[in-house]
Amino acid sequence: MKKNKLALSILSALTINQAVLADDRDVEKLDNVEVVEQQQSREMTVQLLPEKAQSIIDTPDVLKKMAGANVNRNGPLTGLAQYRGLSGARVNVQINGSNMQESCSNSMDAAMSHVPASMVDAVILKRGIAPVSTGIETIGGSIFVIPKNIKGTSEEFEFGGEASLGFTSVNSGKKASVLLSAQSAVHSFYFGAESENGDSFDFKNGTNFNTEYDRDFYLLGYNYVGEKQTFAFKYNYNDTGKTGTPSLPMDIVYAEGGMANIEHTYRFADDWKLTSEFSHQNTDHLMSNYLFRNAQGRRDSLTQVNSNSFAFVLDTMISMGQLSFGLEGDATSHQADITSPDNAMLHISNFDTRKDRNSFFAELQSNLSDNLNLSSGIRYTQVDMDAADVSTTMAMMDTPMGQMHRMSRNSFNASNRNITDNNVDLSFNLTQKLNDSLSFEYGLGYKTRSPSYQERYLWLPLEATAGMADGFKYLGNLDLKPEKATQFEFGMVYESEGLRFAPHVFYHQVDDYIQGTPTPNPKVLKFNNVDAKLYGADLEFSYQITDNMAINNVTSYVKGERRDIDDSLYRIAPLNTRFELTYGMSNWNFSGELVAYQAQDDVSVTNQEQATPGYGITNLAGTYSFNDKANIAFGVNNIFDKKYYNHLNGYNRNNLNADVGFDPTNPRAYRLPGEGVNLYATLYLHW
Ligand SMILES: [Cu+2]
Repeated sequence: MKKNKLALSILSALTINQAVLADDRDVEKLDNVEVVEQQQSREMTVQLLPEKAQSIIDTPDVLKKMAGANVNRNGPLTGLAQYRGLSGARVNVQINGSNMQESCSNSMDAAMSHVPASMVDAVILKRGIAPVSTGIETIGGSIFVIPKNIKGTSEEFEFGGEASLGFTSVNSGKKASVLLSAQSAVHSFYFGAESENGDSFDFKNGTNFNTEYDRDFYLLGYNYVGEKQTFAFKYNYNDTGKTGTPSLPMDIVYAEGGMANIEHTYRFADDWKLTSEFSHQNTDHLMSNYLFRNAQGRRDSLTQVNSNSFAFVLDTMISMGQLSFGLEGDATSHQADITSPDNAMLHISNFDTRKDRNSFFAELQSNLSDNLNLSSGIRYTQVDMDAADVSTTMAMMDTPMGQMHRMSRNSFNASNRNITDNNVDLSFNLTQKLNDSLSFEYGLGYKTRSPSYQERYLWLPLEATAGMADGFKYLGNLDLKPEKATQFEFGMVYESEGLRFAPHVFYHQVDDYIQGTPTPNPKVLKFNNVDAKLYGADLEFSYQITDNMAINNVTSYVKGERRDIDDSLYRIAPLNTRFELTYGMSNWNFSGELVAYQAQDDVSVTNQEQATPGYGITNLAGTYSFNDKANIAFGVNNIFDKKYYNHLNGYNRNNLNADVGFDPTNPRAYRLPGEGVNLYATLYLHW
């Protein structure tokens, strides 16, 4: 639904990004993506998978190729989207048009990691200020993951399919996927399955223990296209087995769950369309601190999420332009319980919470003149949250620890935990076309975000912080107010004779930014409202040098600062740039890529964040098409086996990770290294 509204201008983006095509497979792919009521949209950044990212296993890694975006990585299958310095719950990540909820209280089952890269058709990021129609809480932008989806075009039923088989050397990783379909212009059925596993990855002179992973993934769908209406059913299921998250205090024993969506559109007049959508998600997850580690005081944490969502969107054309109204919402409950295999008596109810969001928006796309296009939207959201009484068997102990548990429990259970926020969002995006090759974009937004259940209801000091991975225990805060951001954007696009240059600058002032602040216990931070700002610039550049050769560049810079004290914000991507030279001829396509990250010295003193040195790595990739039904993608990443530290990958918390280093007295002593030299190959077949 939202992806329709977002108007996937994939064709225009393709002409920009896919300067050199080894075959026309990328173009065929477009049939699978719904391009509905497409408006000309230069502001959209599009990446298609896996064609542009053959070596990617975990979908959020594609963000590194998108201007302003990056990924906070806590494990091989745990990547939290970051956009312009905001990450986690601040970024609206949608899969099949619905918010994916994380079951793990530390986001090990990160929303954007839910669908494996080989099962994704496209990842779409709205560059700049996300229109309010793109989601309920979009303070950090909107990212859309579009899983594979088949829609036929022929009168007769046809059978189709695709399969892939891949290998990566750095971790002996293997993956296999298959997608089978039967489709006509009216009815389409499809089924896909994917399986992947790998060992801990190597870096120069060492192994990053324990970054092994093991996952199976399934999807299933049906599309109906009638004269006036369409119907779609989509289901996906992720079965993640034992998988490491070395920057967190525990690892994944399993995470099993998925989402079912149904979507119906009805066009009851030429210019009136109603889209209705419902989704249900359920994910169970177990993590432990002894699966891959040597733990004193073994602990398990069992978590569960249940979420239901609905959306009704009415689109109509009026004289001023296209008007959309939406009524949408979701109801999500989270449970997390801590137990020990050594003590059957131990039981701590960590979370038992619910968060209900109900929201209404109106958005107008209007052509003010031939050269001016304005998108303006307003959204009202009511967020209602609550938490059940908590319990802890530790409270029975006659020790300082027991007393702390007793007091925290009693005070939490005696407090009022039913909290309602009333949030208003605004977005204005104005595009001004100066001439055939130059246009300006102006954006103004006011965006809100209610606190997460962890930020409000973490009643015991624990590292259950949605993947913060800063080594601190945190305390929740029932007095938190929603975050409010005022956002400014200015961008330009210059496009002429094979050259495209699109820089953007932005400034976000965030009031009541939620940040951990010091407590009397030096190991514990408490979530609090502070004031912050984020500003920076990002650019996309591409140039078609000859018919066969193109160069493109993406550069991103963001700075995050507190406004109430002199400090930087935590875990922000340093200045980084990526040059790619692509050369194509007949059945071959080659590319060379230079990636450079500056040192990150602007670190959060509050989070005791450690600085990271800069680095550069070189990647080579190629594709060979045997015919129009088979091709092989291959390459080598980090060709010089450079040892480097990605600032967003966190610190080693695994005490058996000897090659990286571990200090039991300091959780921030050793940063996790990036992957060493990696040879990979993936074979694709389609029929
Ligand atoms: Cu977990």
